[in-house]
Amino acid sequence: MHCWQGDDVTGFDSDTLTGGIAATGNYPGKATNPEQLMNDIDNALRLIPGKHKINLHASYAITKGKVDRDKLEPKHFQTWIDFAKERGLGLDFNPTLFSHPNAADNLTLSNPDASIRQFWINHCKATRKIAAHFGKELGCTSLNNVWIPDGYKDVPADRIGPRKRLKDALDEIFKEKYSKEYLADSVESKVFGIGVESYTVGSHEFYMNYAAKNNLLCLLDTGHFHPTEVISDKISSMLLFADQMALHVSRPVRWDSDHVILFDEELKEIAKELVRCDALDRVFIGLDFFDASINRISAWVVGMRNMEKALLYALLMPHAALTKLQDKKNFTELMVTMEELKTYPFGDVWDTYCEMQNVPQQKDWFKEIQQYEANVLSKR
Ligand code: RNT
Ligand code: ZN
Repeated sequence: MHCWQGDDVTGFDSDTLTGGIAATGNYPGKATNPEQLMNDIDNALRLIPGKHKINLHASYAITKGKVDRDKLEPKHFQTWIDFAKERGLGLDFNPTLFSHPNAADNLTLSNPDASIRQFWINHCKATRKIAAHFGKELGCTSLNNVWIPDGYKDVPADRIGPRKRLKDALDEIFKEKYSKEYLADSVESKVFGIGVESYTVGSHEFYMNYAAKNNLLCLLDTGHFHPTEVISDKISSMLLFADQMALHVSRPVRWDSDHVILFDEELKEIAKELVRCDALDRVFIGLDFFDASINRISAWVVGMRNMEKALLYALLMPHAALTKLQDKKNFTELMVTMEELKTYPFGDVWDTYCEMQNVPQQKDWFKEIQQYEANVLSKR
């Protein structure tokens, strides 16, 4: 569960969102402080079955007075650790290389200015230390994911220079080794961002190679590829060459718009791949959407329940039988069976699971959100 759906990716150390990403809409009730955000997370979690981790960004540090991002320490996340411990949650983490004066021109780890590069290197090192601390404290491996906004609006004169600087910066960031039990490191690529349309330093080729060579996890965000490209088709290839990988499940609509994930074909296909590849314990599944045009808690609940629905749906498919039909080149029966399976009574299984997990069934959960909106959100 990504904390940033609750406050439109604002965080607690700035009030603007930069980095070529945007949360659009002005639905009332946004969380503006740690207490509100934690309350909202609690209210969402009551309506979502299963066990969870909360995914934090460094910009959600809870500090007394200003602490710049290169100076962050585990103690600045103690409130979150306590929050997670009390609820049996894990924590994942992300350095925040946007919404900061040193990232104003969308150049961070690839910045030609060595002192700005160093600031961000120090920040990323600090977040690895914090994430490893989460892993140790909570007894649950923490994923620290590096995403940077770096790129250029227009045709660059030099493509390899910024990538070389990024490569060197990452080498420095990942020099220190932590126990795999506590920390997993991933890198997230992107094809373009707003204002960074012509060239992205951290492209997919860059990070896929960097991750493979340095034994890191490659993170695929569903919205970070060309519009007709899907990540469901990439998972099997990645898993043949790496033990683990990570996902940001999102929904691009014409561009990397970070819409709430729906129970749609691509989500089901992603989940089917994770199950078919027997990879449920090798893939970190993170969600990454931020819709400010609807009730934010509802956005979390819809998206998270949909990811779980997709996993359950995939677990119910007769994969071995379908594979046999494919291998026997019986494509007629394969199509017939796949199409019939689509209308099997999946909803009954999902409802039973919700009942077993003590969370509301079907649309019943929405009443609770409406009440919370009337009693709490509308008064903010
Ligand atoms: C941006 C990336 C990145 C962010 C979050 C807030 O395009 O997807 O993962 O959305 O870290
Ligand atoms: Zn992402």
